[in-house]
Amino acid sequence: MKLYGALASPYVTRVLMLARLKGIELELAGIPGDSPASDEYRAINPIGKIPSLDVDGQCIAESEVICEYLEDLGEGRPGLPGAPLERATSRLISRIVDLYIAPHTSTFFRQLNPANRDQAIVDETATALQKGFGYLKHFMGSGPFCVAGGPTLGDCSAAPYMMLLKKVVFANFDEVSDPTANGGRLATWWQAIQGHEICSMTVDEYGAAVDGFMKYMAPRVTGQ
Ligand SMILES: N[C@@H](CCC(=O)N[C@@H](CS)C(=O)NCC(=O)O)C(=O)O
Repeated sequence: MKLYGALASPYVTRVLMLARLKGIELELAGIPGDSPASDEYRAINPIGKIPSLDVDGQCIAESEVICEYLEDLGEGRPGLPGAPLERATSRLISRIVDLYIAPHTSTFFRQLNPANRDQAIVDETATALQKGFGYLKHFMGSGPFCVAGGPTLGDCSAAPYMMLLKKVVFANFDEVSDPTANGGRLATWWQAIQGHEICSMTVDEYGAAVDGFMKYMAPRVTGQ
């Protein structure tokens, strides 16, 4: 199996973190044609987004589906909890990240340059993002991880995204405060991520990749 993608993607990091937690070796094979938009990559995955997983020449697209595939292999440590209700909660956390957190991060990214910033869009998106944090808090179990005492799919989805928010949003927009910083359920959760060897190593590796990406993008997105 080979994973096509780059570490600077929270979706690639989701799959890598789950694979590492499970103890499955995954080769990170880069992006054919060096871009998700390249003809080479689109011949493999016409959706044109990373990651995708090559299994014996067949492509599986979409990070969530790739994670479920790795889980279905039945190898290594479980990446989802055992009880159906807890499995549903772990999947729900992942879905909340994709539907109610991720789109707002992209909007903030487009507002990074203070010279071109639309304050109404920033305010509206800050409110929507806070709601997304509320959904996470509401549905997380008693913890300390998303669902229970150990990391599962929901943590693999939420932790890279929280790192991305720290780098792109909390650091640049006073309108949104970091929900992991001042106590409460998301703070307890983030401490658990930080205290777990595989989670913290993977999230830090991702954070370093985001730093590199932001440095590269700085002239274009921040005007600096
Ligand atoms: N729903 C997809 C989202 C993947 C995604 O948006 N990947 C971004 C990188 S973070 C991408 O490939 N973007 C390329 C593009 O949109 O052109 C998944 O879960 O795999």
